[in-house]
Amino acid sequence: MLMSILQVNSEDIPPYAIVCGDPKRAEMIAGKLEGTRELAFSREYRTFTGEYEGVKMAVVSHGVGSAGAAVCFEELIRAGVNTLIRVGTAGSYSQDIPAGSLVVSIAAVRTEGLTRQLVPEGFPAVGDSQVVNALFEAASATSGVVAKGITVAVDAFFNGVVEIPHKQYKQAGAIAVEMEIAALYIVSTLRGARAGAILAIDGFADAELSEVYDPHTDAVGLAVEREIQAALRAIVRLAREDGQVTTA
Ligand code: R1X
Repeated sequence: MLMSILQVNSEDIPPYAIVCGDPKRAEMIAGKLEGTRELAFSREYRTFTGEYEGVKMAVVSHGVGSAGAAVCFEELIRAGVNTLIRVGTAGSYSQDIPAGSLVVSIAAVRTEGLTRQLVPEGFPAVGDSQVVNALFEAASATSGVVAKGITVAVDAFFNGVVEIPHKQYKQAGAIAVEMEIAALYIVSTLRGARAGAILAIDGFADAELSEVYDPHTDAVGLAVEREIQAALRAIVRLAREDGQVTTA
């Protein structure tokens, strides 16, 4: 069946998917697979398939923001994906988790608008524990800071006149801020898929974005490489646990 927005056929989509915001990053991740095929590049959604250590997977870009990303997650799950890992970037709340660190999100605070149209207030956006643990263990095997905790999902990338209560989220224990994990976790829960997310920290969330935000430093680039390795390793581990890979 043709997915109308991603423009891919369900027959071509394997059960495991890595999703990321940037179509260029999708190409970079797909470059690490064997037998890579680009299936479609429709709007911001660029879809590749390939194989890593015997596991077939899709790599798909979902763009910036929860509403557009949810379209990608919905269509992937309709096409047969049952395991989704978001590989993204985020701002940190803590000096202990500086740019270049990795964060694995166990759950997301739903401050964005999309999930309010899908589930009632108070319904939690939670990652799948098996996926989250596989990601955390794979990330911990790379060199550098790795943290695991609650992340905040916002819609507004640039500040308006309404204050987002970052101080309170931080005091309550959240560790990083990004834009798409609430959508990923709610859509996955609703549709019976499992999901996890790993983030490369590219700055501090409560600083003035225009002065300090630079996601193109070497430190962030290295963290992106580490999170991609962790996501690939986590998928191989999950596929083995699922009995989808017979080789050691
Ligand atoms: O999730 C956020 C968004 O997709 C983090 O970075 C992007 C904006 O640059």
